[in-house]
Amino acid sequence: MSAVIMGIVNVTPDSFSDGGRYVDADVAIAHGLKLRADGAHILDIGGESTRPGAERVDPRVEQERVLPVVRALAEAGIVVSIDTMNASTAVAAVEAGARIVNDVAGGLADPEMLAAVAPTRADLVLSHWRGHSTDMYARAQYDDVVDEVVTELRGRVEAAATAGIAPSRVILDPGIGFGKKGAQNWAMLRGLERLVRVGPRVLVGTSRKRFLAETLADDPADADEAQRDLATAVTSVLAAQAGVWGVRVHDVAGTRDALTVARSWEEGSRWTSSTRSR
Ligand code: PMM
Repeated sequence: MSAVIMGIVNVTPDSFSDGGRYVDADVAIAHGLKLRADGAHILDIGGESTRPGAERVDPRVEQERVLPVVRALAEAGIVVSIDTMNASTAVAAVEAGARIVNDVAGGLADPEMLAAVAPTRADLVLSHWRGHSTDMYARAQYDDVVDEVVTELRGRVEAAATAGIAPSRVILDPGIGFGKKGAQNWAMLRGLERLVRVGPRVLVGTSRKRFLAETLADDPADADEAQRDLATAVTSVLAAQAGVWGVRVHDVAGTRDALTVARSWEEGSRWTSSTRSR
């Protein structure tokens, strides 16, 4: 069992768990380098918060935030992903060295996204999405969340193929916390294997999300960052066991250790940092 670890670098003043910590480009770059040293295989740079109720950000402001960080980390030899719903930001970030475009809207927020990414060499994360975070919970209505997410993501794979993006360049993401409330997220995670069977690589992001806090404490505000990171490491291991390709996390070191321990269990042997395959 193994999974690619995507470390999160949010260059935003208002992301729900780390907003404001890395708004300064130099601080964000230093944080990215630390996450790489901790074991991240990919760094995901974002300049627009998607927390529930977040206001949209002008793409020019988004680009001012992310491009210096993308450029510096790509120049350091790191595989960089750009977390954006805007085609113009995606293209500018790829020009600055990003190799993956991570669109939490699955190409649905910006009608130009698929056509913009197609002629680049970038891979594309397509997440399950039903609308912007201002009203995404109103759309969290499912008869069978796994069935509907799988069907809707199959549709996005087809749309990408029509735009000229082969399934081998696509990474699917169930969009945990996006248009899904508490138990719907657990149902989706329980059914991950069905999404894995669709074909393209699958990425999962549970990191520090509210549904974890709701499970840990009567009042989610009482679940602190350490508790949320531990819960993230557990869900990331279980996702890897379900066959996902990658996990997107804030606490790279904790998830790295959890995956190493799980691999030792699976192999029935001792893994060390020198035998660990990165
Ligand atoms: N979650 C957030 C932002 N970007 N991208 C992908 N592919 N999957 C996710 O689950 C995801 C994402 C929200 O979390 P953050 O504000 O802590 O980055």
